[in-house]
Amino acid sequence: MLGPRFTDVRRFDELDSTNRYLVDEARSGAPEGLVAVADHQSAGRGRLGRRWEAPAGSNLLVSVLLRPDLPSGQRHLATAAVALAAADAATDAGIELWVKWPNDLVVPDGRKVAGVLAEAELGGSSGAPRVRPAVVVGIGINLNWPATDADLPEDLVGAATSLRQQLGHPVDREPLLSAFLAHLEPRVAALSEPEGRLGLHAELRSRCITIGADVHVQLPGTAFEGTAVELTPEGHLVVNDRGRLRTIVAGDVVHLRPSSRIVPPGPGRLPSQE
Ligand code: BT5
Repeated sequence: MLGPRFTDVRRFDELDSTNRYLVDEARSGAPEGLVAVADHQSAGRGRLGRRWEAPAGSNLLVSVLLRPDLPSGQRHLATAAVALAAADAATDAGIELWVKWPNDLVVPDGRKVAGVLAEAELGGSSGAPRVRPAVVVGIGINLNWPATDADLPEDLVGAATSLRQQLGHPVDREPLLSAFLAHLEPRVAALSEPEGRLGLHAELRSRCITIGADVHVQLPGTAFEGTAVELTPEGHLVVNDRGRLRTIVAGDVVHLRPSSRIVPPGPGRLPSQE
């Protein structure tokens, strides 16, 4: 059953980007709970101007507009809420997915099934009612594309997979969407409560397959390798670089070796930030 928040689900055959649509709606003062779903996106976007690929009608492309009472240092939890809800919906469909830091859902061999993109809309237009700042969180979940690796562009072979490819049968979009929104409801409620945020952080840590993995970290102008050991309450990744703990605020990591443990270790000492 859907919760009270996500009752206004707007469906589009084609849209440039469901995130773009909801950011514009947020600017006009649209309330929390608005959902946009597209059959096809002509300009589906990832982080840093990257593209999100999905042939028309094949996958779930959905964004939600949230207005959580969330400390600015914990904005990543809005991304986490969406990723965790999608992981639960995948579990319902028969497959276990893991969070790869910072915003991917992957199968244990590291291939990406879904990506999450959060975009904030801080101001309101002058005529808009006074409402909490919005965060628009979009997720693309590969349901039926790729059916096989032959469907993928060269750069995504070995890097992307779908529920269909993993499960061996097609996956219907509507039940997956309903399950996702139902699993999202309590997590969005949790965003506005200190206890709820602690719970989300704990859940994120236990689903995060990056913790315990050997990683290659790419930073602006530099790179290093180490073992990811922790996720801070702010969502930053702590990496052990030959005994030196380095905190990665934003960036991309490549898993060199899968995580040795799914249950991550306890918190270590607080390292310096980069
Ligand atoms: C993401 O970015 O993973 C966030 C993707 C968010 C897409 C959703 S769809 C609904 C909503 N509306 C939007 O316009 N966007 C959101 P990033 O971490 O930057 O990853 C992008 C990279 O993933 C690309 O550069 C490709 O390498 C790869 N990629 C693109 N499409 C993919 C796919 N379908 N499956 C797996 N990997 C993909």
